[in-house]
Amino acid sequence: RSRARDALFDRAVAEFFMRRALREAEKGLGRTSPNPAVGALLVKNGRIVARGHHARAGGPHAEVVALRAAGARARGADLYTTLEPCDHQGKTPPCSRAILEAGVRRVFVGSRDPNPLVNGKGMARLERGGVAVVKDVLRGDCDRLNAHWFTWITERRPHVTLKAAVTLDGKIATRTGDARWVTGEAARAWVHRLRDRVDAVLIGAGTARADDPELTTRLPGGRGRDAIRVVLDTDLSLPARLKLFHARSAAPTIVAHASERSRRLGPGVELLRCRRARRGGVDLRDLLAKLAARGVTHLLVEGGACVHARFLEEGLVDRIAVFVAPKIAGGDGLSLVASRGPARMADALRLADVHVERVGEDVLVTGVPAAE
Ligand code: AOF
Ligand code: ZN
Repeated sequence: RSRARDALFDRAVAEFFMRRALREAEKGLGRTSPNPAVGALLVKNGRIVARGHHARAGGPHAEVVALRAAGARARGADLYTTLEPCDHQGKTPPCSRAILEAGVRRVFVGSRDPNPLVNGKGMARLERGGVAVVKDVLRGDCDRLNAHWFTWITERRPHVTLKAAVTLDGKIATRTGDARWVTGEAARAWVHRLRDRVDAVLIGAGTARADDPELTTRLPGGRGRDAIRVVLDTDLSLPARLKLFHARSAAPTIVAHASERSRRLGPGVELLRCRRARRGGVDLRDLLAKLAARGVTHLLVEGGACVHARFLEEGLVDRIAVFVAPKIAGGDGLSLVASRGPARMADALRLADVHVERVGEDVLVTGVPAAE
């Protein structure tokens, strides 16, 4: 065979195993914050001899989980890891050292680690120790898996996903405010799977009043993990009877406000005082910084129209996911974004990196709001 063909073959093999490592990493999504979700495999003679994933912050890193599972079989094996191995003494000893000690032959790396404690040092240490390092294997997929964590580690704010459901005519509710339900069951189940993977879910006071949602994660078999629930209530005026303040959950409910006053709500409800924005309301940047400091790496914004407008206007949305239901509400229902909007269609907010899929009877459109 030609050299070019060998190289193609090697790459296909590397990508095959990295895809399997990604599947390991996914198991940690929503459970490792403020750490990334990472997966690792040890491969010898074309066989997976061990796998590992990072299961929770403070626990062993994926590479170490796989090395421990492999024991002596790690010697001479290839290690696949979705994120560059660390090189620092943190809550656990550096993975780079464990990899060298185990006698691993080659290391295949997906994402690079922008954490200043790592940032290339892990790969450099391995190379100095005589281990061959193959970089950027399925880097795009690996980066996407931890997109939230990359935002958090580099910008010290949570990654924001805005999720909404609209009718064909762009309404999130009818003229009376009724919104149950815009989409079908499959789309609603998809939302619960998303909640299971994020650290916090946020809504505005209007939505809290109108819909009185629980915002918990309901998955078949009760496998779900509740995210922290955040409600914007600038002047602390929401009624205490709301389900948000009572629904039982291990995760707290945070009331983000900008009031001088304080008030007592049920157990598990915390008040978080933020700066007041110049245009009124809670200062969103201040709130995001405070959530990031608590380890929130991924925030899901779930309405309503005013909250959407504020996050979008301030350029704080990293990804938007809108379900479009094949129905027409007509009339004066609320639309997706409560803002006046530009005069010219040419100035409408555009999405980049657009992805479309069918979910049950609805269509899901996701994309990244393009910066002007
Ligand atoms: C993880 N899991 O599998 C890998 C990580 O706080 P520590 O000591 O656990 O270190 C966390 C950092 O280690 C994390 O921010 C990332 O840069 C690096 N790699 N972290 O939690 C893992 N491989
Ligand atoms: Zn590590």
